[in-house]
Amino acid sequence: MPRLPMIITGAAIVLALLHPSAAGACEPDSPPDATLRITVDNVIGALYINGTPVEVGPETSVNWTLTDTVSFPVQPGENVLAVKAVDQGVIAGLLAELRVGDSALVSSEAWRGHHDAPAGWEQPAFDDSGWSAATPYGTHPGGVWGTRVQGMDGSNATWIWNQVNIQDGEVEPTVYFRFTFQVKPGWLASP
Ligand SMILES: [Ca+2]
Ligand SMILES: [Ca+2]
Repeated sequence: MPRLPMIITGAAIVLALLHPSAAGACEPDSPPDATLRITVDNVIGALYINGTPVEVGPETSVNWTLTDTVSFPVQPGENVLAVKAVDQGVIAGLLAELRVGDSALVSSEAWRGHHDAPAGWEQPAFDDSGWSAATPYGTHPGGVWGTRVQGMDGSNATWIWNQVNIQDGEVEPTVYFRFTFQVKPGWLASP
């Protein structure tokens, strides 16, 4: 049978997309690899998908105007992206777009951040319920970064950081982000 396009959805969107007629449908095919475009003002300290490190850089990961584009396998159901983001200076942000097949999810308040890294923070099973929702700082190509980012053309991703990390007017330099997303068969593409 033809391979169905895969869609990815935030957890809150999944229920709305689960069409009743799709329930009990044939076993889903393996999803195509995900492609992530990401940059951090200033440095991607580490990147993990489902607990496995994903290599970035070297030049692109330490320059906020340059985007890292990486591909990696995802699994049907729940997946977790984890990013250690490090700021230098006074303006901090993370901008990302995750794509599987024809569907994309972008950095948003659905990402969760924390100022330190408890053991296992990058692992899918880690409980991030106590972490803060990310704070938005403008939608690309807006925000203070404007159009100076290369490699994010066409993306409407939101610059995010962690508001609770701003203390006494100083931005906490390191934020650990987690983003949990679902990979499902292309429900809306099904007849
Ligand atoms: Ca970069
Ligand atoms: Ca900065």
